[in-house]
Amino acid sequence: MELPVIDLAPFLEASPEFPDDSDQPLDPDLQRICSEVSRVLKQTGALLVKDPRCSASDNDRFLDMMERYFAKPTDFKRLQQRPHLHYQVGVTPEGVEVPRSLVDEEMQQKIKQMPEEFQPSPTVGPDLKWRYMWRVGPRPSNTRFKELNAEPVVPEGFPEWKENMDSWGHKMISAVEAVAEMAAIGFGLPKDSFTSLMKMGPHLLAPTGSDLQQYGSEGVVFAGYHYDLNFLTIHGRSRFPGLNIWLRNGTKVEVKVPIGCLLIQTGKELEWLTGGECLAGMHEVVVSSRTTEAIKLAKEQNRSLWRVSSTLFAHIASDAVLKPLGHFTNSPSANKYSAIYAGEFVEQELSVINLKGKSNN
Ligand SMILES: O=C(O)CCC(=O)C(=O)O
Ligand SMILES: [Fe+2]
Repeated sequence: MELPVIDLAPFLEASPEFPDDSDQPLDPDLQRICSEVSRVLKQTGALLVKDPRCSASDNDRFLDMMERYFAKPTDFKRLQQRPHLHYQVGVTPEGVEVPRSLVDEEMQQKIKQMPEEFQPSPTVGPDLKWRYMWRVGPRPSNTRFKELNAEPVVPEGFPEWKENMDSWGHKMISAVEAVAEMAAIGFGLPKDSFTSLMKMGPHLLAPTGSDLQQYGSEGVVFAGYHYDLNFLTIHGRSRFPGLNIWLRNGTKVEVKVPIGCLLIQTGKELEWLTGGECLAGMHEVVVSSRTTEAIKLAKEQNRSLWRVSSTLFAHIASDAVLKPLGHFTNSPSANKYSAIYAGEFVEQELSVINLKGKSNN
């Protein structure tokens, strides 16, 4: 299935003309695009967008740097790991993060009931992907959730690191904010319903790095079946395919992100705010036949065999309360989403997937 690509440009151009408190009706064309955004997010848990502010060359600069980083020896990369900070800054080596499907019995039951062709690839242990966490945007000076006060980690020998990470990170957040406003309008909520809760959120630029030289055979699982615990995830293009997503109707789809486009995925915090009407998108990263074709081509062209994702996790602010918003309080499953501080919710989720409450060194 081809996901539609939504061009954010018309919305961005018109946006300054309709401030948050405007009671003017929205231009019907823009209203239609916003309704399309919310409909696609609900039906597929994913959305392809084009944002004129995030170019393919920005994405390439970021990928080039991260490929160079992940190709460094393991001993070098381990200097950037901070297990005592739950890996929320610096590097997470392969073999640490546990896919939700491995530890969540309810999820395992649901998987068993899926038709075989749509079942996720079986996982036997922690993910084989590496990851780098880089905080983006301001944090609150006064918060109940202090975990993210740690200094950012910059690897030696990368003078361009901070500038590249901040620049790509801010661009991705801007794209998520536009989508969040469009989704709010599409859901019939005030435009800033989500973005006001995102202010000062613990947003993380969190590229994954998967070693296709070592683990490039078909069927290898880099990230087992899971949902993202944050609000919305945005990915630039990866140079290697491998991401499978599950649509609301249960079908499994291998995602193709066109050049210059970004992929948005719904996370658990959005599910909470919509009382379960917009579910967190399930996904996995597995070496497919398309991945092995891309590996062959990369070898011929002498390119890096690290599969890097340009992922950013956009969050709701830790001190904001997650609960169904507006008319979503009346949705049939709203009672499953009782009010909880976003920070408390995140801590609970991180401990399930092995990133908090344990030392993994
Ligand atoms: O590597 C990717 O493409 C996505 C990985 C992923 O699902 C995640 O980082 O949560
Ligand atoms: Fe994910």
